[in-house]
Amino acid sequence: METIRLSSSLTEALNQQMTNEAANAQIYLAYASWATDKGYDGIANFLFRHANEERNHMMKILEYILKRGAKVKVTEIPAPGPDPVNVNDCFEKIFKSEVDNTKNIYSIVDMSMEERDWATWNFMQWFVKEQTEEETLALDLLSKIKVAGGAKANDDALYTLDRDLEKTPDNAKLAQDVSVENP
Ligand code: OFO
Repeated sequence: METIRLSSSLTEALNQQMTNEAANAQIYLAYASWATDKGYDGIANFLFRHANEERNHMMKILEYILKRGAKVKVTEIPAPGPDPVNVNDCFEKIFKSEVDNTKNIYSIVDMSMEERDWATWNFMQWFVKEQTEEETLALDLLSKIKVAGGAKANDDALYTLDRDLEKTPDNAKLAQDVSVENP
């Protein structure tokens, strides 16, 4: 009796997505270590917390593949690439990696729709919302650094930004959560 409830193409795509999430965790870890080294402890704290989030995303997908009776394949993780050259560059790179990951998520949504695999489609909706949230958060970081002077931000502005980020919540408020009473 057939007990595998995932097609081989979706199994492959989801396994690849596990690696993508793990790669994003490595990016956050690398940048957090870079920030610590530069003395930006608030930024580092924020990035370390996000590295854990990405690992949790990987675990969610791993769990899903197993629960659908398919096979998990753990592979090597690509290196995170060069360190940022400054805080502005760090936040730009983070935004880019989140947008890239959103594209990966969307392509799995497309596949699940083509295959009429509604369980996977439904599972992926959590990730669609999460990516919207993470892009919003990354955009927020970019506007903060822009206000601080972008690539030319001075030490005072970076000091304040660093302190702010220590307390920044991990989740961004999305447009769909907003109401007239709670703008
Ligand atoms: Fe896994 O959420 Fe960002 O990439």
